[in-house]
Amino acid sequence: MSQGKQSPNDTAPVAGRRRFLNTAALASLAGIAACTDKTKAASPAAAAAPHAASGEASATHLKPGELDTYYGLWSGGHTGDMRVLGLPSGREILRIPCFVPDALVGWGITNESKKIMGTKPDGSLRYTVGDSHHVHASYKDGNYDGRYAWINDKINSRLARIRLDYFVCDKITELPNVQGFHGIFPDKRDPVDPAINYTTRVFCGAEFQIPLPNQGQATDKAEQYRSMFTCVDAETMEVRWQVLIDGNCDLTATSYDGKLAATNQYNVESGVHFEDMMSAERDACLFFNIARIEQAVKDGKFRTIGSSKVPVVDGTRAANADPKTALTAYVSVPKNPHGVNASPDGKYFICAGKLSPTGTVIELAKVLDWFDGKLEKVDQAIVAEVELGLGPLHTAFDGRGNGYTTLFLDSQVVKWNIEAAIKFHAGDKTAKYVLDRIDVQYQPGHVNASQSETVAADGKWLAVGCKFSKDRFLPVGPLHPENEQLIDISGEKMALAGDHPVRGEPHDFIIFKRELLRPKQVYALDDFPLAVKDPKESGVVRNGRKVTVKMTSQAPAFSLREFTVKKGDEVTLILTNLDKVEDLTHGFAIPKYNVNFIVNPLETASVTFVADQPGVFWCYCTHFCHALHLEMRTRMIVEA
Ligand code: CUK
Ligand code: CUA
Ligand code: CA
Repeated sequence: MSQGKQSPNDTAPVAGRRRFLNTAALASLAGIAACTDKTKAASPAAAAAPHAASGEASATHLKPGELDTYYGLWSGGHTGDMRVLGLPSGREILRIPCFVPDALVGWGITNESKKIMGTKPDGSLRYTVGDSHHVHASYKDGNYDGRYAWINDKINSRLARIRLDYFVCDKITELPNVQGFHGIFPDKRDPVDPAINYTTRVFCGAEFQIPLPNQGQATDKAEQYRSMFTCVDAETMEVRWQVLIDGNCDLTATSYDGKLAATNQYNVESGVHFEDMMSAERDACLFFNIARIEQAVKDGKFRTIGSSKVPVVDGTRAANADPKTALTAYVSVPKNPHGVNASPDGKYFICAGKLSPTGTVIELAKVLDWFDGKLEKVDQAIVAEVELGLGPLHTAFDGRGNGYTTLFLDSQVVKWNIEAAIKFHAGDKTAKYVLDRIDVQYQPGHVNASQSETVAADGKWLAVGCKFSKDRFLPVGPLHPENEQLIDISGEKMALAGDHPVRGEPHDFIIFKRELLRPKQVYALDDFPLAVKDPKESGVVRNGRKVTVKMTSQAPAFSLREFTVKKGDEVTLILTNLDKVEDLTHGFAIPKYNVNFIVNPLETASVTFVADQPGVFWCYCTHFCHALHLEMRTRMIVEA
């Protein structure tokens, strides 16, 4: 079956497959996918055989006790967490809860985590669901600096920040007046201040258009639906500004000079209904001139929307026709694109075609020329629009001038040379830009390479997030894991090196060298204002019906053997783990009270609950810590 092998550039084109998919074809996308799968599923071994034979696969197998050489930060999809994988082994090392409660650590149970997640006036969690898609980390001098990572929540339009010293979420910001917050990307330096060579902003695109302000006016009129592009301050996590735009936002990319951010748009039509979103022949890659937007905000050229105080500048087409003053530029790309990625040489943004079998290469210097009035039409910044295969979604880079684009419908990754594609587009039909193709199992979404979107792209490993795993793992009923495949890209030919099942449903991920992080494995007592620093401070303090219980843990005992409260008391229990040995975590569970959380070495956590059930309750350590772990208990007595 050679269906996946055809390409514009490496073999003769096959009639009919070179055209853009129309609406009807898109509606039956699932059907196409299923049928492609069957042909592949018939001989999965055959697909992998040529590469397995190369012997490369052994490079991913670590001996017991050996450490991985790369960190991978994976989004957890609708589990609302971030996963940490070691690569090349593919071992999952940690899940970092962000948007959704987590039973292991007590995320959403402790007061500290609830404060980060956000609560309603009654103290309960504002949201208990999430949908994280994109993970990116902070930069310095074009490479990751190990300070922060960010992750989006599409459902409730929240941005979470992860501290990469402790691998915990420390702040969550909800974006005002948007829905379907999808793409994120941190800037890589400041557009005007050369001294600021690190991330200070995170850009967030909103995929859905909504009536603004969204106050219940029923409307089907497309022109009343709007989307915005949002800038969040990397340090304070406050929303700095928003740009009202035509069309919508999907993915986000930033330039290495800090001057440009961009989002690909699949709904320039502002369609409210499914078919409407595919009516236009071309959509856009929308560029933002960061320095000009910040200047406009400084100059007070903004409005606010509804109860939000965030400055909103006008980025619509009509208001930005004059390049000399424009805040935005709409570069036209084939209809319904997906993914925009920045090449590590800093020169290009690449949009994947999705409904079009193409990759579009946009030269950033030319976009800047347009803003300077030196280029007549901004579409002249397109330096290549070349055929790659069916259903291109995302592109990664090896630092040697090649892009690796996932082809969702072809179930492949295509390796292509960007400069050759530019030559081909310019008329040199001998320029061979497609260098290799590899079958993946199956239907890949995101792809990323080690260090891909940094100046230090090293072209070693490529991970591919396959949306369907079908027959690749032992059957476990209807719900299949995703298949994160690892491909060795160090040679001319890509070589499949491993399959890794992951719990649904990661989208995006980044992979970087382990040397870039220096995580701390023990907290500092002073990081926690409520810390009980000495076991002698333990005890029960009553203030009317409010009771504070202070306690410490040191294996294998809690500092209080028992504590007594009265029925109806509002109890706040503060627990500090005074063990400072690496890996010595304790748990604290109260039966019938829905309380269970952990305290890591020198961490303090607290919970608040109403003691509404009288009786004796054995609070116990849930985290195996010591030979006498089972004996590690304290008694809560709730007097009637
Ligand atoms: S999206 Cu999921 S495969 Cu949310 Cu980045 Cu493209
Ligand atoms: Cu402490 Cu188990
Ligand atoms: Ca469209």
